[in-house]
Amino acid sequence: MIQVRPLAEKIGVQVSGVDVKSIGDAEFAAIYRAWLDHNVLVIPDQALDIDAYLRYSRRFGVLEPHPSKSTRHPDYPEITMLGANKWDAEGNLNVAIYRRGAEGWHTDGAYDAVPFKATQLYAVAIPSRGGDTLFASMYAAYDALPEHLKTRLDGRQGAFTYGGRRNPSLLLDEADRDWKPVLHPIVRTHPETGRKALYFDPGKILRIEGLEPAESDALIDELAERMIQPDAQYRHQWHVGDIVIWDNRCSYHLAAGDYPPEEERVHWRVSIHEFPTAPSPSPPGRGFIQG
Ligand SMILES: O=C(O)CCC(=O)C(=O)O
Ligand SMILES: [Fe+2]
Repeated sequence: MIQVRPLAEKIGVQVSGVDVKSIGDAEFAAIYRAWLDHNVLVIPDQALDIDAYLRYSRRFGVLEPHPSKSTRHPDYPEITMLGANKWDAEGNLNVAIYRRGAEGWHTDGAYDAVPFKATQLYAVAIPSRGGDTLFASMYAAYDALPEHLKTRLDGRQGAFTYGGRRNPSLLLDEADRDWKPVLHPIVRTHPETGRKALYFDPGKILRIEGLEPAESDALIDELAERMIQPDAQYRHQWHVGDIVIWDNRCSYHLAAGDYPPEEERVHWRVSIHEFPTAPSPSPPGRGFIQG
């Protein structure tokens, strides 16, 4: 019997009593709705091989290989092996792998013209202590902004890139590091829930368009202070077999990055895009418009 239990007041929900290998459409619709309503969905106790994990992940959207090629699974490019191969040949810890996602609160894929809809992790190996993942709601961040900031941000775009202002794009191959910035509205309306979110990532944003550099930097600092609302957070303590999916359109996350490095912490990670929408028919009499 499927059970749905909120994990915190404003973010996080757990669904238990299911085996994701065999859920029907009605059950999946309930799971998907719970995810949309709570931004982060936890499903514990799943026994999956890679094919079963990919099959389940594809119910949420289209899987896309992550731009960090060196951390992809050699046979399944859609799978990132989070935490794998963190020791080099000389026995040194690769900190970019060990602390991936721990540098600051962020949302995945803000460097892309169409950011990932969701990221999903399946826990394969979990350390004896530490290594949690923290989540926070972008809706709550927007709701808590003072009116003068909501007005100031209305219609403003941010320019985002891989590595942001500090540019530590160490997980990318050399040839992929010349990233072209993309623009996103800072106040973003979620395409499925219609709710407004503070779409912001201090590690990927370069500037807020239309402001002087000093003013843009000051506003970025102010948003960084306001993006996490203490009453809209959830901290996930992992167990092997957990699946956690978060909605990158309305949540921030952060890896605690604090587990004993000599222990294993490995997740299969997938990046998920929206399903393509059916192209609308061209208006009568206008022929094809190139663009
Ligand atoms: O390892 C984690 O806890 C999360 C890492 C992260 O930021 C990501 O996978 O996008
Ligand atoms: Fe991340």
